[in-house]
Amino acid sequence: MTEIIHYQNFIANAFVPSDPSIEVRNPANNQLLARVPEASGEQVEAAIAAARHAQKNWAARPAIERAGYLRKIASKVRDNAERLAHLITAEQGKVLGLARVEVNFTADYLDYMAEWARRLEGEVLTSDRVGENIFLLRKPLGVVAGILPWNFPFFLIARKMAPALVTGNTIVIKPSEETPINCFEFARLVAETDLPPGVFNVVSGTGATVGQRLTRHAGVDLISFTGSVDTGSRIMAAAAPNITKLNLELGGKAPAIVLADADLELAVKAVTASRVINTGQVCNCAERVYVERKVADQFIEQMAASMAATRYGDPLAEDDLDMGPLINQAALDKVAQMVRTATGQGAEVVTGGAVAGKGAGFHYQPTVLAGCGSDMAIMRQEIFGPVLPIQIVEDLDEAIALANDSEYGLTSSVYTRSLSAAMRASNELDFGETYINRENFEAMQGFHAGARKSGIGGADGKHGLYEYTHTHVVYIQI
Ligand code: TXE
Repeated sequence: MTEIIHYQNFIANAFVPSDPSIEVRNPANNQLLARVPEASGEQVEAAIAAARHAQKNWAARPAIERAGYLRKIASKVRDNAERLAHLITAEQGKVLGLARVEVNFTADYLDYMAEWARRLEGEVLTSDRVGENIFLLRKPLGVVAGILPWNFPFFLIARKMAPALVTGNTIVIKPSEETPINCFEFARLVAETDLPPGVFNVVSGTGATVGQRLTRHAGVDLISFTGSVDTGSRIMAAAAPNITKLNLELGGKAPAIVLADADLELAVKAVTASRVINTGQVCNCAERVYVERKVADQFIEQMAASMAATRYGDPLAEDDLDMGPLINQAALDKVAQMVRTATGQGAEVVTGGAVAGKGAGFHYQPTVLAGCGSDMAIMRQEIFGPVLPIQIVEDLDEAIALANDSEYGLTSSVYTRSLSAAMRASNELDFGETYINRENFEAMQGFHAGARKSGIGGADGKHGLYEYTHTHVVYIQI
């Protein structure tokens, strides 16, 4: 029998005895993998206090020294890449190839953010007065609470802790209760370095308990959250009494516009990858297609063939899969219900359309729905599963209008060979990101941020880094 590991919260560089009451299961077969703690109120207090205690000295060190720790951790992540990838696949369900990409990208991201150490800059402003200098300094905010989702759980640790630490903040991370194992394993690697105690802490638990305690706490200076709109909204309410600064990435309903002059082979390949990667559980990936009527039949036929060819199952039991299970039963029920509702409203199942009978895991068939209309929930709400709804449009104008008519505004994509159509789309689409003739995947030096309910602020690159700072303007009159 496999040993069930009990993890412990990581506070001030020590794993503290905790009640391991949350079970973590493999979504591909529902097997128990580990037990993790529901942190007590005292432990959340202790983690925030440790982060607060460490912060001033941490910020006083030269940035290049802080960056050195990020590089050390990156190197440890690389040394443990294969083991970490297997753990991520086991608890989250993504295929091993993608888990390996996630681990290596995480290490690269830590190194990338470390490179900012010598590039953090303030400004010198021109004064209206004689003999006066005005300096705009960039300073750390203090203590960051990082609340993580489960879809790219390992990468999200780095996406929040790396910019936080290099700019002189300290952090308390709460992993998702669905995928905490990789975060504790990350903490083990941190513990092997000489990172000062309190700079990086992990408390695990549910959103309703530990999440709420962190977000209501007056000792937290920035809440950096990635997750659902509903939870983002609850976090805003929890942060309101303390006016705590927020950085929220709340998902998307990314439109893909396929015009009649598109390279259809490329569009089919990219949109398939977009729905299959991580079983469709990615915030930036195509969630709805608007295809021009002239090529609609051809596109739908090719999409159906491409999605139907997807190999899926239990990623640790079968080789060469494209896709694993959904994260849990609730996600499977939600996807199945959305498809049922859409077909009840007249959408046509071209391929898939059902829960896949594959043992105890949460598998859903790769699905293409044609005949969708803009009033259907499947065209408006985040599916977060391997389902692609398609709507036919007459031209680019209609496609842009429908794409913009959404509560979400994270990413969008356009397939066309016309430069002027591509330019018009980039000018008129109201989204944080637009991909032209390319797969949906953001760069670490970009800025991942959404319009409307997709969030507040953003991550990555220079602009993401500065989210973890505040400005301090100093006037010196001589
Ligand atoms: O997310 P939640 P869930 C979307 C996607 C998915 C849906 C639900 O559509 O189907 O959200 O997923 C913590 N105070 N995305 O339920 O609830 C929770 O413990 C503080 C899009 O998993 O948002 C976890 O750590 N924290 C997304 C984290 O919030 C709270 C990625 C995310 O959980 C809390 C994931 C509270 N009151 C889901 N309640 C993306 N943007 O990519 C929960 N949490």
